[in-house]
Amino acid sequence: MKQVILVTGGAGFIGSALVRRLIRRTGYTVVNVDKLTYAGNLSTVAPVADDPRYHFERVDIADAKAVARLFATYRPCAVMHLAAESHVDRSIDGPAAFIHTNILGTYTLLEAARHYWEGLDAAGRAAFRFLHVSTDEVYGMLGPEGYFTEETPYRPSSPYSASKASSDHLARAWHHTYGLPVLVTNCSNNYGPYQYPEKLIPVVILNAIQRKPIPVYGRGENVRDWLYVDDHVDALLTVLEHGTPGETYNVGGRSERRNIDVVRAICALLDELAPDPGVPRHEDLITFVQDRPGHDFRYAIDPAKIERELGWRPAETFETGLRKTVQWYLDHLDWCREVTDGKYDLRRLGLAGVTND
Ligand code: TDX
Repeated sequence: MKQVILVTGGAGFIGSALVRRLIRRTGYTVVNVDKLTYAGNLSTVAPVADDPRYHFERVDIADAKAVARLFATYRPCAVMHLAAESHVDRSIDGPAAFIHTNILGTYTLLEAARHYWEGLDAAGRAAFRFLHVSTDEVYGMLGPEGYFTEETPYRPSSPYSASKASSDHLARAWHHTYGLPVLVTNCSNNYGPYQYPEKLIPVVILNAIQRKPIPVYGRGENVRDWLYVDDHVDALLTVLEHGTPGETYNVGGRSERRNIDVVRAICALLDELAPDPGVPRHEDLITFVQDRPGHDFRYAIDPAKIERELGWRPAETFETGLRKTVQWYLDHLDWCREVTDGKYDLRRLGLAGVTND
């Protein structure tokens, strides 16, 4: 039987990496369900869009009727749910879209999946999976010591992370209450090709090559734990195929870095890969700006469970992944222009209306 996976958010950064992998390296048929917001662009899946196993549906996951139609039409064996509003700074300026997509959208998708799943035969019900993809930000922030494990209590601090935390609770409740075979993953900061140029790494690259100030929030001492997007995709497929329903798996690359060290590493790579006689040291463009309101100090994932139970390991180190990523952006400046044109101009977001930095 043809195995169909519904991927929500498949035109976004992580979702599109998953769609490209599913088409190129597996036999699954893929239905890419995406609303095509500012951050969703079909150019991210253009390399596989002509494949007969690829389908696209422009649907808002909070539209119950449209979502029910997808289940009835495609009869999937799994849902991989990546559709989300994901940018913390935007959630500070406008939380409504985060509540709509991340909470209401996840609820709508879970209900549609449940009704469909309840109508399957016993074998279909046993084989079905709903993989809910989430973030380490639901755990709140760490001080200088310690790691997030699957047992860490939830303590989200931004409108974004609170909305993702809500969606995680809903997903687990649908398992606990209805028996829907739900799996949850919580990952650390992703980076790599096709990331929308609003997140730290592409923002640094694009400002630096235009000789613009590189905005570092606060003193750049905040710590993030970096995961190359293709390693994350590997983890998602591993959890889908080998994870135990009802379980949560933390996914992280054991690559903690202070923001300032990330920014300096990118600048050093640009000095080498895109030398600019006008800016011999891209590092000189670093500018410390007003901090993000409520800025979480440190995130760090303990990935021991997925390593031990499912044998997953990242293939990239931060150094190899970052080099690939910087080179990819240098080779795809036209893509950056195309996806930001008329939508986003690298302007500072997330000061909650305060703009005097
Ligand atoms: O211009 C910037 N300057 C800066 O110093 C930007 C955009 C960010 N920062 C800082 C803030 C963070 O400490 O860099 C760090 C990374 O920022 P983001 O790229 O905005 O990511 P973050 O806020 O850590 O959240 C990300 O990781 C967890 C994703 O956006 C989330 O979707 C994911 O859940």
